[in-house]
Amino acid sequence: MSHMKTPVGKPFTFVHAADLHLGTPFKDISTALEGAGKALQHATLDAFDQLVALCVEKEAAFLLIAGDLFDGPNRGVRAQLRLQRGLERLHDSNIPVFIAAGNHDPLKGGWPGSDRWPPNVHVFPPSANKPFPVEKDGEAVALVHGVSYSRQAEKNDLASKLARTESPNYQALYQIGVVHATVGTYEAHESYAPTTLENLRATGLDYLALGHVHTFTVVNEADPVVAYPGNIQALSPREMGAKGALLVSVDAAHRATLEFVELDSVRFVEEEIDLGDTDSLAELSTLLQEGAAAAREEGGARAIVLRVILKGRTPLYSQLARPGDIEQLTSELREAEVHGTPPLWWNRIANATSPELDIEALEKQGGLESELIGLARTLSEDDALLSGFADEALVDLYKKPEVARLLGPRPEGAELEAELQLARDLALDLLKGGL
Ligand SMILES: [Mn+2]
Repeated sequence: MSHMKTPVGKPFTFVHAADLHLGTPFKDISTALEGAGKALQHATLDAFDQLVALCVEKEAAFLLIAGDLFDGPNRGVRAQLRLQRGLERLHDSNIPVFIAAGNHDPLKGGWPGSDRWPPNVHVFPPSANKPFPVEKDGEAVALVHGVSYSRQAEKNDLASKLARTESPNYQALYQIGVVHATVGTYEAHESYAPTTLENLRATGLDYLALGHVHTFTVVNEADPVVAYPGNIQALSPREMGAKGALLVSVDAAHRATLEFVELDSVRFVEEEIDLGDTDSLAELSTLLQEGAAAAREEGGARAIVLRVILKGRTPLYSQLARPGDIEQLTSELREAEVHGTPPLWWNRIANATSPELDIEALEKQGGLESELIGLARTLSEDDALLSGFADEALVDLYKKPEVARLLGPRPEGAELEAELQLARDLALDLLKGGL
């Protein structure tokens, strides 16, 4: 289906951001990383400064913030001051700001301090109210609708409250809806304000500026454009890669072009290193340094928090599995990197290597080894059997201190198949006296 579009308006640009979580504490960072802790304290605020700078530099017609401006009710003095300063800078540049509240910052009767914000800032009420027309250089270009959460666990389809204004003065404008909502299902996110693409289409709007999902995602490319910019700064090692906002250019025919602009000041990077052909610690050290260099490359001028996963079948397996060795390796690397620019912090090295084992030969040789290999095979061929076994055996196994020392905590969302192989190889290696 093709939509014939006729030129209707003046081209303009706006910025769509979401999930700023200003002043949030970071999770899952090793306490050994003091410097990182300090940088991370400022990271969401530094990213916000970058967001403001982007709006000013690109002469944005307006800025949209689609929920979770704050992380929680305790907003902190530093975050509030930086926010205030940024909003004033946008006011001085004649850039209106439209904010919808999300599940982390529901309105519940208003936000303390927001009465001091400059008059260019508009916070949407919990019911879809009168939309705001926006002018660029004296000419009306867009109409901005929006709706806020009044409570944290919003289960209503808020987006469906939005509807295009058809009155003659406004119907030809580019019309946008700002809402913190869930379209589809996302493993890492609660399904708050759930909606469907069908319902979003039914609003008749041109662009749905969503928030909630912390990963940049274009849900629908056009008619209407539906997008999540992701958060402007990652909040934990699980949020890997570049973070930022969307710079949206709307042409005279109301076609929108989305550009993802990186704004994060600290980046979480994960590198997988295969130790398949590696049999010496010196080689391992070189590979790790190369991993760090690659992470730096990926981060540009940003500070990096790095997690490395060691993989592959290697004679180094027994050594890496020895209690304390990975920790020593990690602190060695930390010391070597401490003066680097930009800073790079080794958050964790995970050992997912396996020993060099000749499974076929071991199975033929009989005894406990071949029984173990047979059991693992039976389990891997039957999903129900494997998940039952995992619930019973693996959960208890990881509770044992000697196992925890060897393997670390049970990885979140680990693949059972991979865990099974890890357990089999570890047992086989122990049997051959490799430890
Ligand atoms: Mn969020």
